[in-house]
Amino acid sequence: MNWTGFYQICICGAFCLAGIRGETWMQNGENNYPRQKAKGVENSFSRMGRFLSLFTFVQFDNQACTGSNGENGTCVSQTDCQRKGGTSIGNCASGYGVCCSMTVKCGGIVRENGTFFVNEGYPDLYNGVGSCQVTLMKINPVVCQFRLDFDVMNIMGPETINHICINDQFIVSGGNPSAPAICGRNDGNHLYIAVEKGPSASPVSLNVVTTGDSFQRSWKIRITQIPCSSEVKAENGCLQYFTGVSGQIKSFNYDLTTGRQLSNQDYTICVRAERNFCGIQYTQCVDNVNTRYQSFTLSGNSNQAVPSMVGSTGNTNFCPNDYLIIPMATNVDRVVQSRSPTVDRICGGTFSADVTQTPTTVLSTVRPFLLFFHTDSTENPMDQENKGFCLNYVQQPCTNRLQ
Ligand SMILES: *[C@@H]1O[C@H](CO)[C@@H](O)[C@H](O)[C@H]1NC(C)=O
Ligand SMILES: *[C@@H]1O[C@H](CO)[C@@H](O)[C@H](O)[C@H]1NC(C)=O
Ligand SMILES: [Ca+2]
Ligand SMILES: [Ca+2]
Repeated sequence: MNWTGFYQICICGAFCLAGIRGETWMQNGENNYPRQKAKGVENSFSRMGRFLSLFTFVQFDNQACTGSNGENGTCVSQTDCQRKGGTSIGNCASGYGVCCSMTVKCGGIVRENGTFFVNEGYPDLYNGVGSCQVTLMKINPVVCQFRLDFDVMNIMGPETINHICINDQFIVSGGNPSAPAICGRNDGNHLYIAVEKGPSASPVSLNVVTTGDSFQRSWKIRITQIPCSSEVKAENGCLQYFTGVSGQIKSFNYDLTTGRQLSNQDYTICVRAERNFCGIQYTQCVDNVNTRYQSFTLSGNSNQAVPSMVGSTGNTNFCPNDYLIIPMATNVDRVVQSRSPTVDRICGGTFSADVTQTPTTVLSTVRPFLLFFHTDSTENPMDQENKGFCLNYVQQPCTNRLQ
C-alpha cells in the first residue's frame, strides 16, 4: 500500500486493524513518530468499539491542497482544522477532508506543519511601521529543517546607492546557516533554516521589520517542517535547495524592472544531484524587458554593456567584491579540450566562465552541485543598477564525457 498518497480509505473488518497498524509503523521508518495516521487508527478504533464488523477509516497525509479561493492549504479532517485554529477553504481527499488554511500573524507561534505567516490584514496590504515577529516551534523532534516558501513577499526594497536593506528587512534568527537579511520582492523564492535535532532545539524566529516611507507591503510565507529523513531535506549548509533535473535560481530581490542586487549576501545554494546525473549547466535567463540582457549583473554599470569577469586576482575583469562561485566552472564550448581552463568566481554584467560580452552556457561537474553567492556592503560608484542573477540550470547525464 502506498502511504504517501493523498489519503487512503480503508474499509475492512476490525480484525485487519493490527495489520494496518503494523504497516503504518514500519513504513514510517521513524518508529517513535506517532503520526496523525497512526493516531487516527486508534481513535477510530476506540470510538467505534470492537463490535463493529465494518468501519470506514480515512487517512490524510497533510498534503498541500488548493482551496476554492485559489489559496494554498493543508488537507486535514474538519475536526483537525478547527482544533488547529485554521480556516476551511475548500474540500480535498475526495470530500473526506477540508483544505485547511492555517495562518499566523505578528506575535504568533507556529505549531503546525504548513502554516502561513501573513501580514496583518492579509490579503489586504500593510502600510505600517514596526516589527512583526513569529516564533517557529518544531512539531516533532524528528524535524531538522524549516523550509520557507515566499508565496508572496513584497516589502520595501533596498536603498538605491549601496543596495542595503535599510528600509524594510526580513530577518531569520536562531537558525543555521544564518540567513542574510533580505528585502524587496521575493515572490516564488525560498530558503531553508536548519535546527538542532531532538526535542529541545532553541526556537527560530522570523521577523519583518518595516520602517520609514509609506509602502504597500504584503507577505505570505509557507512554513514547512522537514523531517531529518525527508528526501527534500537540504544538504548541510544550504540556504537554498533545488531538486529536479532542471530549474531556475534567482538571487533575492531579483526583478528585471525594479529589482536590485542586495548587498551583504553570503550564502550557499545547492542543487540535488539527481540519480545518474554527473554535471550541471547554467545559462542566464532570458531578459525581454531590457534592451540588453541584465539577468546576470553583479558588477559594473548595468546601464552599459559590461563583459563577464572571472577569478579572484588580476588587473581588470576579475571579481574582488561581488561574485557567484561555481566550482570548476568551464564554458560548454570548451569542454572538449584536453585541459579546459576553469574558474570559480564569476561576476560582471554577462554570464560566462571567460571574459566576454556574449552570454555562455557554463558547466560544472563538481558534486554536490553548489553555488556560493557573495556581495560586499558597497555598490556606488563602481557598480550601478546591478540586478543580481537569474540562472536556468539543467543537469547533465553521466556519460563517457561526464563522470
Ligand atoms: C501555492 O503554492 C505554489 C507552490 O508552492 C505557489 O507557486 C503558488 O504561488 C501558491 N499560491 C498562492 C495563491 O499563494
Ligand atoms: C510537513 O508537510 C510536508 C508536506 O507538505 C511533508 O513532506 C513533511 O513530512 C511534513 N512534516 C512533518 C514533520 O510531518
Ligand atoms: Ca554589485
Ligand atoms: Ca557590491
